[in-house]
Amino acid sequence: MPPQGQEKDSWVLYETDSKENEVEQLVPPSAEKRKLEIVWRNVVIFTYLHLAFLYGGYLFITGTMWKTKLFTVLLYVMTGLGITAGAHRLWSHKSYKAKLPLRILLTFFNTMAFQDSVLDWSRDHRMHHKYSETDADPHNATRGFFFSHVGWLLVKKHPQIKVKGHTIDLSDLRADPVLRFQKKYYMYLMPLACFIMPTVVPTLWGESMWNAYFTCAVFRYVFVLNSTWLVNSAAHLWGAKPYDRHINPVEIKTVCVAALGEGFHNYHHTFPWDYKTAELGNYSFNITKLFIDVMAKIGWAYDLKTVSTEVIEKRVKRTGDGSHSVWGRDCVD
Ligand code: ST9
Ligand code: ZN
Ligand code: ZN
Repeated sequence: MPPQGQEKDSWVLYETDSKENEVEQLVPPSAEKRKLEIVWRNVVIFTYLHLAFLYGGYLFITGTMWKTKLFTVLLYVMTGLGITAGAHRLWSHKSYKAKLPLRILLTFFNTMAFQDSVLDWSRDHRMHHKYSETDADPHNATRGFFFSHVGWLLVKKHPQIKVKGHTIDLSDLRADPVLRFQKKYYMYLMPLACFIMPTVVPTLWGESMWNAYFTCAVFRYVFVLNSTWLVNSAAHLWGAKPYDRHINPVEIKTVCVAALGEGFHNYHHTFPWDYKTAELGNYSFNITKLFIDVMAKIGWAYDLKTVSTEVIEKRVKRTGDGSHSVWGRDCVD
């Protein structure tokens, strides 16, 4: 059992200057009542993509060559790593350092994943951690599953995101010429990497462009998008909170599998600098950890940050919800 007397909500108050220099407080969890301004262009694009995803899934199962299937899975892992090992663990959180070849490789994977440039992704993600579950969090899960999953990409951003955005320091990322190059040429590089290359390459082994477009490009792209979005939605809603019961993020294994090890979200929000984004880094659920470890072995990744067992145990006992195995061990002792 967790210790008694620590049930009081410990949400942090974020005090920041508005444009008019008034001090505003964002108290999580909160979501101001507001009329959402729908961006119909995005509604049309995402509806098309999801219909094409269903058709692509049907072709993937019934109509494509085995080499095409394999290539689709390979692209899923590569583009997934471009988000998890790249945009998330390396660039948003600086949980390890990477030499130039790895930064170029991850930028290539990331561009194939089309989740906007690393600079934009990391800006929003740093806001998500700093202002979690408030209106300055781009996918504020307080607004429910649909909003935090995809709805936030279908409406204009809350004004607080733009106002508070200037408190986010991106100088470390802007200093990287690889990321500046990606941002500058994104509108050319992204279609080539995400859609054209995956459509053309399978023709080398005799696959039709039609099949390749719907499976290797669209089906794979939308699959990775939804796996990523589940971390914002399901992993903020349903599951245990072994490390901090005062925050919304949870541990959810099904999301870990689809998101290459990113579903240990209660741990991640408690210790965001850990390159494993998990306490144990079990390889079967954390392919991203395996990838970073291999990169460290060949010298392309270094300065991997983790959290000591003592610090984790102390935190579990202070703020956990009692579901961590450490409580079981204490009972046996
Ligand atoms: C996509 C991203 O899907 C998914 C990210 C998910 C993150 C998940 C994190 C979970 C943890 C990691 C787990 C990984 C698991 C991976 C598993 C893999 C297997 N600060 O945006 P605009 C200002 S992308 C400061 O147009 P609107 C700024 O001046 C999908 N300022 O706002 C900006 O100009 P610029 C593909 C900010 O008009 C200006 O406002 N992409 C900030 O309200 C305008 O910005 C799409 O579909 C800020 N944070 O429109 C595009 N934000 O940018 C979708 C903005 O030039 N997006 N400003 O500096 C859009 O169409 C629009 O952004 C919008 C809002 C309609 C949503
Ligand atoms: Zn994060
Ligand atoms: Zn989160």
